[in-house]
Amino acid sequence: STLAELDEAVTGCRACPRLVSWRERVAEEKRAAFRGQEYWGRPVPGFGPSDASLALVGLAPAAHGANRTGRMFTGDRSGEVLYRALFDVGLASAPHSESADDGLRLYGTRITAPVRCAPPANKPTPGERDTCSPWLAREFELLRPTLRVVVVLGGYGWQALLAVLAASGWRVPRPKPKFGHGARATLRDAAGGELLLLGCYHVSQQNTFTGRLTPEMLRAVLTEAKDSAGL
Ligand code: DU
Ligand code: SF4
Repeated sequence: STLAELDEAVTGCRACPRLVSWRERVAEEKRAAFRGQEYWGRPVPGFGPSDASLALVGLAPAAHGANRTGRMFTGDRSGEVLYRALFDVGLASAPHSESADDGLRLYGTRITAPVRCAPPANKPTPGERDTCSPWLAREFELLRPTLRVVVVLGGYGWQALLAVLAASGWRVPRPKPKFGHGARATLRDAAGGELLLLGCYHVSQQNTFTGRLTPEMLRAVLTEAKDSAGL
């Protein structure tokens, strides 16, 4: 299958009962509150071209962000910070991601997450993470011919991605690389392929409001990733 087919398929997934009812309840309540407004309320596919050499991996859709708009990091404060930085370093065609049909383009970059449905309190259960992991694994397999660098936003994505990549035949260094802002790990496969992982604090308001992650820090990681990916 193609990445476009995978993106289409994931939007129909109902494998996690708790997340299905949560994402739909949030959507119902909001639809009632804002009559007429479209509300996605389904799993969110990755966003960006199928020949990306750089991937960004977050955690999961936000209840009123990607769960509302259907595009990763779109419609919430985290996304404002992220897309602004992507535009500033030349990886996005516009500084704001408004909606899934606003025409924004990413250049050589794919944004995705280990969990595709908005979880209550931004906390998927370990079971939900494991149930969702085949979607990320398949996405990375399809990107494998071009993918060179991954920016991982936060420790949750770091752990989840390392598990998925290890199960897909990537050799993870021992001891297992620890997440941190500025963390880096190079994974290799049997065919001599290399994948560079760069850790970056998550763009959550908790980090950006407190200055733990500044726009400068984010731009620096994205610039390094862009250069390393040959973009
Ligand atoms: O065929 P194309 O217009 O170059 O787009 C390929 C594929 O990637 C299509 O599904 C649009 C999508 N894409 C993208 O190229 N850049 C983005 O920022 C978002 C989606
Ligand atoms: Fe399906 Fe993933 Fe959503 Fe669970 S979190 S219902 S596996 S898309």
